[in-house]
This record gives sequence, C-alpha cells and structure tokens, in this order.
Amino acid sequence: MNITNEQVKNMYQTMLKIRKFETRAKDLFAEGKIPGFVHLYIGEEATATGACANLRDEDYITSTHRGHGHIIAKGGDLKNMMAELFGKETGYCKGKGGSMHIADATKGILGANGIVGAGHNIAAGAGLAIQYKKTDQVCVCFFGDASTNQSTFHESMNLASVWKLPVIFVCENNGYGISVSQARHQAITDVSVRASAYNMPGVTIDGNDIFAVYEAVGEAVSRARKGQGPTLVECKTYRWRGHFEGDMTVYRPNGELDAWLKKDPIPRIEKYMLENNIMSEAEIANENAAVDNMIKDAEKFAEESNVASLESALVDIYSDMVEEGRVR
Ligand SMILES: Cc1ncc(C[n+]2csc(CCOP(=O)(O)OP(=O)(O)O)c2C)c(N)n1
Ligand SMILES: [Mg+2]
Repeated sequence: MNITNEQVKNMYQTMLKIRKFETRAKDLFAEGKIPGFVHLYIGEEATATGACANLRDEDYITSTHRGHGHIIAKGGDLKNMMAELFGKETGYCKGKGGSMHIADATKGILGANGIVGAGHNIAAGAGLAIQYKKTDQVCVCFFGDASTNQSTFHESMNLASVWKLPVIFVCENNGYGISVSQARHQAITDVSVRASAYNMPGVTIDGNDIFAVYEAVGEAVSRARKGQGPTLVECKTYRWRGHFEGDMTVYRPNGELDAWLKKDPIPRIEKYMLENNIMSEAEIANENAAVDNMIKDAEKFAEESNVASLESALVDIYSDMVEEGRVR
C-alpha cells in the first residue's frame, strides 16, 4: 500500500478529533447546551477519515445528517463547528443551521444535510460542474445504507455513470435506517451489488479498517481523476450510539454493539503504528492530549461566543417578502 508514515499519523489524529469532538458533543447535549438534534458518528471514524485522506482541499464532499465525521475529515474547523452546534453567531452558519447544516465552501464541504438522499444529487451536480470546468477534481458522496432506497441514489448513480462523472459514492452501511435493520429495509446484504445496475465498479469493504477504506476509495479517486467515471464503495460499519442522542436503541439485538466495540478502528490503527514503529506509546499519549486541548479550545470558543441575535434571523435568507420590505 502506498502510504507514508506522516499520512498514517494524520489519519490517526483525524480519527481522534472525530471521536473526541463527538464524545464531548454527546455530553454537552446531555447537559442541555446544544439545541436541536445530534446524530453521532462514533464508531464509524475510519470511513470518513480513510476516504478523505485521498482528497485535496479543492475536492468536494457531500454529507448527511450524521456529518461531523465527514466535515472534520475534510478539514472543517472544530471551533466553528462547535459554535454552530451551540447556536452561536461564530458558527459555520452563524448559529442558524446547527449540527445538520454545516458547510464550508473554502474546503469543498458542500454541506451536511437533514434530507436523507439529498447529497446524492448534489454530488452528481458537483461532478457535472467539475466536468464542465475540465479540472481533475473529484466529489466524494457520503451516505447511509437506508438512503440507497431513495430515488435520488438511483438517479444520481445512473447519470454519474452515463456521463462518467468524477463522483465516488461511499455508502456507510451501519446496518440501520433509524430503528429499521438493513434486512427489514432492503432485500440485499451488500449495497455494492447495486453498482452493477449502472455498469460501474462496486466493492464492499470493512469500513472499520482505515487502510481498506483508504485503498478502495483511493483507487476510485484515481479512476475519477482520469475521467474514468464513478465507483460505489460500500463500507460496513456500525454506529455505537443511537440514531440520535436520546434514542434508547431497544431495537438492537443483545451482543450486537459489544461485537462491534471489539472492531473499534482507533485501537486498530494504534496497534499498526506501534508494530511498525510509526508512533511510540508516549507519542500516542501526547497526540491524545493535544487533541483533548483542541476540543477544549473549541468548546471554550463556543461557550464564549454570542448567541445568534434575533435580527440575524432575517439576514442571509432569500424571501420576496424581505426584499419588498414586508417583513422586518
Ligand atoms: C427525505 C427524508 N426521509 C426521511 C427522513 C427521516 N430520517 C432521518 S435519518 C433516516 C435514516 C437514515 O438512515 P441511513 O441512510 O442508513 O443513515 P444513518 O442514519 O444510518 O447514518 C431517516 C429515515 C429524512 N430526514 N429525510
Ligand atoms: Mg444506516
């Protein structure tokens, strides 16, 4: 595998950032400091991290309602993210979007999205824009297993394939759409088989193995950059928390979570780094402390920022009524 020690270290830091950002967000939500819904990505970190490790700043991603991991992996700023979760004016959307609407055009982050399946078509659109511009950018489209039952998945896979768009469809198959297990929402086990309907390559990999994700998405990215069209990469993974914070997960069979806890991607990369002398125990401890501090700084920034003002509710929106001065 073509990967430098520096890249491995970066991927480790990214997974730590996601895990620690979300663990803190979980506690802050429980304390009542974060309004709205929070859908956590804990347990799935290797997928976003391994995929985005192949991308440049000018490449695009589309995200989902479970978007913190994607945004952090694509280089999103922890302070602006935490402030957005808090509803503060220093947040990515000036506190008006919350967890499910974080975007950063400067990093190619086309937005988290509360509408299941919306990202597919945005990704195809980004792919078409890239094709028009004749650059070698790509767009990675992240989405869940249940969203592959939406028409948008099929429409965008079809057009991306016919037009050979530079899109990499990354399915995060965590086995559930809310409380409905995959066996109850679709008659297939591997989502990747759906690629054949659109005559594009489709693979299924262990989404908790960061190197498998890095490699499979890497191959798809290099094909897309060369104008050879889209790929569907299905990453099997699992969300440790409920669908949203507050979900009691009564629908989970006994032992299922425990089995997945054993496949935690973070100790897996630590073991790899120790065995290959990439990082020592002490360096791993230092990295953890450094990321802890980044999260503390992000929280402090969010705490100390102002809540979005009432007046700002009428700024950055489009409405005929506002234009005409009928709403003040
Ligand atoms: C168009 C639309 N339909 C339904 C919902 C309600 N909803 C929110 S998340 C979700 C399930 C998504 O499951 P999946 O795509 O597997 O993603 P995961 O939550 O497992 O990451 C549903 C049905 C929605 N937000 N948007
Ligand atoms: Mg799912």
